[in-house]
Amino acid sequence: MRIFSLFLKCLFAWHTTVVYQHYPDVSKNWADAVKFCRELGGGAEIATIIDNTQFNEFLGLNIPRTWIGGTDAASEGVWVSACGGTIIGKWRPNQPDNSGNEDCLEMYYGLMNDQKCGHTNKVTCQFPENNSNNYIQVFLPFTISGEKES
Ligand SMILES: [Ca+2]
Ligand SMILES: [Ca+2]
Repeated sequence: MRIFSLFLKCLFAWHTTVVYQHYPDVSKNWADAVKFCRELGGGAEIATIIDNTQFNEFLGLNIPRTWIGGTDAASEGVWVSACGGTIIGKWRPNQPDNSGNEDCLEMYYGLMNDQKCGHTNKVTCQFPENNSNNYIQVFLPFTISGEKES
């Protein structure tokens, strides 16, 4: 339940456009990866993929293996992004298999796999794009609002 409480504390604003940054020299379990990105500041969070544009941009990074922000720790088989949005992406064949209780999401050459949350992995974070047209949405289970970033 440790990961679920982390999920509940995830109160940051979603940005419709983000810039991904991969950290190939970082090796962390999933919860620490979430923390690592947040501690970078500037609105950084672990990379999430909530639409096809983001998915395509992510593939452009050509990363072999990395944590991204998704988990089914709260409800087995129900995958949510780190802050509650729907996960958009393609699973590897025969995944997710929850083999040995895998509740955290990794990208493996552009396809998703459920992985044990304690496994150490490289990390990819996302930063809000510095763009005056950047709208902010806050997803359920928190309040829904839209405002223009100044
Ligand atoms: Ca699972
Ligand atoms: Ca798996």
